[in-house]
Amino acid sequence: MSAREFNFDGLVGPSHNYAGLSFGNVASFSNVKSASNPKLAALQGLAKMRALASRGFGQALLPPQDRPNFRLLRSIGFTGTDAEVLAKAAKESPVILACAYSASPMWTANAATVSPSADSADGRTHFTAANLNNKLHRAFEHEQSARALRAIFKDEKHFAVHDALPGTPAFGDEGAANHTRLCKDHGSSGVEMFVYGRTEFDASAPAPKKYPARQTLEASQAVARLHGLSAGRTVYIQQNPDVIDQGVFHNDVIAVGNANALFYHEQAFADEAGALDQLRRALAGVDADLSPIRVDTARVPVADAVASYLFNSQLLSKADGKMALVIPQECQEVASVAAYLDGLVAGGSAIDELIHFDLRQSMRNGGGPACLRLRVALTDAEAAAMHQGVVMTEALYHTLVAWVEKHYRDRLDPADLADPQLAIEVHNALEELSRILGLPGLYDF
Ligand code: SUG
Repeated sequence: MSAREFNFDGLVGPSHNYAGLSFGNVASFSNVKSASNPKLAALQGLAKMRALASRGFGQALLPPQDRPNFRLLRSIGFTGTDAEVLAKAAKESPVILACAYSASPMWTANAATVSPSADSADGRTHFTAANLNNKLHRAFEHEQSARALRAIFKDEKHFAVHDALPGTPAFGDEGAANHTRLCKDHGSSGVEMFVYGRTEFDASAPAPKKYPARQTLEASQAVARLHGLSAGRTVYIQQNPDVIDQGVFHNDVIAVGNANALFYHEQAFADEAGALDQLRRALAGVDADLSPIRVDTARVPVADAVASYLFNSQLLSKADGKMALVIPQECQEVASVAAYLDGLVAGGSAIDELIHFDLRQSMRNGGGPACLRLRVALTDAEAAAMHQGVVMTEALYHTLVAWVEKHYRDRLDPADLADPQLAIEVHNALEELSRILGLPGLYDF
């Protein structure tokens, strides 16, 4: 069966801000409390979606989530009217108010793990919303992620959307940011590679010392079970704990795969040779040969990979059989990375084109092109069965640009989160968005 990959990009929400909430994510920590520009952030994201859609790549979006999260604020004792809740939270704990306001659902690679129908036992596309329980500001996203996915993929003949795993450290799950599917082509059975940072029930396994490992082996195994994946086509690989300690908080900051190609840094995995061996053996079972593209430390040090987000790129198959690498503009500003990329496209690898975007607003919170998208490979019948209102077209692009221009602020300072008017603006924007996307009831205001 043939299938096409759709990238579901997160539409940046109206309260995009820099609150330094993600310990272990260097960019988030470095830009804490600086002013953000939600309007520009949303327009940068929409420009990427439009450009890739116009090139013929499957492109859709996932909507922003309702903010602030009043349920969170009320559940921890802030009482009264909405305005009173905001005033009390701003006075007693501005950082928790920032958590309730975070627009982090824009990084939809963390919304869920997705297994296409060609891989699952029941022949349906499976989604498991990620619990993101390592960070307070992300730990409640899964409720709305599952709700949005169910609204878009509601035909149970084709799709199964699972609730998040139990929100406890043993099952720390960050979704597709630590999951890569390798295959001969998107429509045939593939190998699903889960990369984990630590093992809950094996104290002797190596683990990072400075920064948290957000994904556990136990969570990856649970997702594979829920999706009905076959053991022979599922591979678990430990991330190198040393790179987590250098700011590689998700595997998609150090590796990206597409079809049979794996573009990765030599230090990405705890046991590089073992990882490649497992992948080669599993891929042989689906009639595919692994095509590794290894980046050596001598060419690109880990610090440069983290600063440029070289690996947080999208690797997209083109009609001519070659691949394009979608990179953030920062890749051209880090000398080692720019030099490496020049050689890569000239060097006869599968990658023969670079497409770069200015995503600076998202990058300042540690979110590059790959963070901003959730990959879903769909057959024609499945693509027809999903909700069509989220598929990116020229018309939708223009409608959304006008909607952003109307509702979004172009500057948000940390203190602005206390402004009760901001909550009203976000609410009005999202109400209109649910009408634009044809998804009434998307928000449970
Ligand atoms: O979870 N940053 C996100 C970035 C997520 C990137 N996603 C992938 N690599 N797939 C995170 O660390 C920062 C929010 C703040 O500090 O305001 C934040 O949540």
